[in-house]
Amino acid sequence: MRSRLWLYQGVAVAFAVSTAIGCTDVTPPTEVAATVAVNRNAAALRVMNVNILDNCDGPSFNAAVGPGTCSRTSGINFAQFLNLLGKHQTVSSYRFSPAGFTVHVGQNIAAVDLGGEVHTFTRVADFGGGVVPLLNTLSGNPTPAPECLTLPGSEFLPPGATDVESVGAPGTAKFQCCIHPWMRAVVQVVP
Ligand SMILES: [Cu+2]
Repeated sequence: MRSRLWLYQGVAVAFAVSTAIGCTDVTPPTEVAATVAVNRNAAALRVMNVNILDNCDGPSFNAAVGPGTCSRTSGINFAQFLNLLGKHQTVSSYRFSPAGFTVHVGQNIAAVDLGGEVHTFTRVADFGGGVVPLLNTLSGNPTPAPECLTLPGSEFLPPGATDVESVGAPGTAKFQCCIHPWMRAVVQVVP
C-alpha cells in the first residue's frame, strides 16, 4: 500500500516536472524578447495624429494682413484676435490638439494644419517667440526660439498640409508654432 502511494506521488512529480519543462520549451526567453521587440516596432510604426487648429476670419484677416492670410470664410475677426491676444497672451482656438501626449522613440507624429492660416509644428529646446514680432509681443514671448529663426520655408504649413516629425531619444520634447508662439505641445517620449 505504502509503496503504491510513493509510486503514485512519483508519477505526479514527474508529470509536474515534464509540464514545467514543456512550458519552458513552448516560450523560450529569446522568443519573449523577440515578441516584445516586434510590439515595440509596431508601436513605433503607428502614427500619432496632431491637429493644428485656428478659427481665423478670412475677410478681416486678408484685409488687414494681406490676401491669402486666412482661407476660412468666417471666424474670429482680426481686431478681436489681437484684442484677445493682448488681454490673455493666448487665443485658445489657435492650438495643437492634443497639446500633451506620449509617443515611443521613432514613432511618427503627423501634425496636419486644419485651420485657415499658415502654421508650423517645430521642435524647440525651450518655448519662445516666433517670427512675427507683433504676435511675440502680444503673447508675452519677446525672445524668439532660435529654431524658429532658422526654419526652412518647407516647414511653414499652408492649410491642409501635414508635417511628420519623430523624436530619436526618450525624454520630454517641446513643439511650438513659429508664427503663433502660444500654440504648444509637450510630448513625453518613451523607449
Ligand atoms: Cu500657428
